[in-house]
Amino acid sequence: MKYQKICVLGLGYIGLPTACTFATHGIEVIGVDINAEIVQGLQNGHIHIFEPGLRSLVQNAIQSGKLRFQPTPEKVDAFIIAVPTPITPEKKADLAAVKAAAESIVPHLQRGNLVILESTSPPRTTCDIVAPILEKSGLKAGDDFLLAYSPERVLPGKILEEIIQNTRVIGGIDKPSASAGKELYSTFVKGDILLTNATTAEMVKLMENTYRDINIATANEFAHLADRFGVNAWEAIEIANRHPRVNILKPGPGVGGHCISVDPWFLVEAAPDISPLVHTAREVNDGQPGYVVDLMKRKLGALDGKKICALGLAYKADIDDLRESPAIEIVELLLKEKAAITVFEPFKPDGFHGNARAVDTLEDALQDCEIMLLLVAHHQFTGLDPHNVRQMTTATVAVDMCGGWQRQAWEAAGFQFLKLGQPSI
Ligand code: SAJ
Repeated sequence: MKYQKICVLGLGYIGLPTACTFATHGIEVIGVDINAEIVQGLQNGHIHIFEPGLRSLVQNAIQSGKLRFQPTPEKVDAFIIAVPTPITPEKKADLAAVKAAAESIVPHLQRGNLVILESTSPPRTTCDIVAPILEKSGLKAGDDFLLAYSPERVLPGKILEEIIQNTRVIGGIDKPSASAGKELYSTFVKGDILLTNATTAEMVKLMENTYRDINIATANEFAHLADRFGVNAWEAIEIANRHPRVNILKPGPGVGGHCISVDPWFLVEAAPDISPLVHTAREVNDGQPGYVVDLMKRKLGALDGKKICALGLAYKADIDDLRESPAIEIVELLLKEKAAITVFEPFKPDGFHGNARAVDTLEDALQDCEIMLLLVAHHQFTGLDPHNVRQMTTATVAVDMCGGWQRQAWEAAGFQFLKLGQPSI
């Protein structure tokens, strides 16, 4: 194996699992992050993100001597860039971290090295932005070093399993670069490894998340239409999905996270004149928190002074990630309506910094409220027995904006019930 020692730049949701998966498969890995606190924390065994199984994997990798952390890269056989690519408030790709990571590699780049970009990026980033920065080393991409793009496509909550089992795409700036990427990832990837060129691999990643965004926007719009026509959207979607070529996703409070709510904008920015569908889907999903609050006002009356306990703040179920979370946006909109809000996020009890009472336990959250508002289908919430909840709360109304509760059970326990896509009250 040519690649015995690698640097992984960026120790977030993708970089850290990638670094420790390589390390537990025998590669010497140097995890690099510009955030000194993260590096120091990891050096002391403190894992700053929650992902099932990650803590013990990182600790084992450190103990085996194959994984260490530092603030800057050093000379190695291969570099993997896994830094964030957020969007600006104007919905433009912010490539500052990718550029800075590439710059930090320049002094350490050697002939024969392999560099892989994993960060989700607009089309042509590898060829037009990363290659020229690395060439400041005096080495030429393709001739002197290998360069490829390989997007991470793992699902938060299942990262450690999917990083190994998923099909992986590797797009080289030339064929030897793609083959070199395959050699490196073969260390642990059990899924197929598909080789293509760098720009195709960039498009693949953006197309996957855009496709999902558009499908969710469709489901959300169907929920609006179902409400207008007095139809239960959940039942209609279930029946429609029995068609062999239909697979509508679920309506919800909006699309959050750092991927699906961001990536389609990279296509819109790159080619606004030919991406109206992508753009509109983003607007539909971004409008969903506002729709949810309007629906509550329409069905429950003015929310001014109403005691609402919001259950869940994460961007989706059973994770601690609050990035771009529609649940948080809904809480903020409810605060603007002057509702009195208690928030409870079991995976990050201190994650909300706005003007709401944050509590550490479900008991505290439910105790004194009028409306229970389910925003995230965490197992802890979907598994609740409404009859038990009845004993724990003063609330008389249960509102489900993510499809985690069944009307019949809550009504049987004496609650008034309101659900996205199936309103009534
Ligand atoms: N959502 C719905 N309805 C649904 C499914 C999801 O409203 O039927 C919402 C979720 O609640 C959440 C958002 O969409 O707010 C996104 O969640 P997700 O589970 O669909 O996806 P992510 O963002 O956690 O991960 C996605 C995945 N991409 C695809 O499934 C095509 C993952 O494989 C990617 O690696 C990841 O983006 C990424 O990093 O790009």
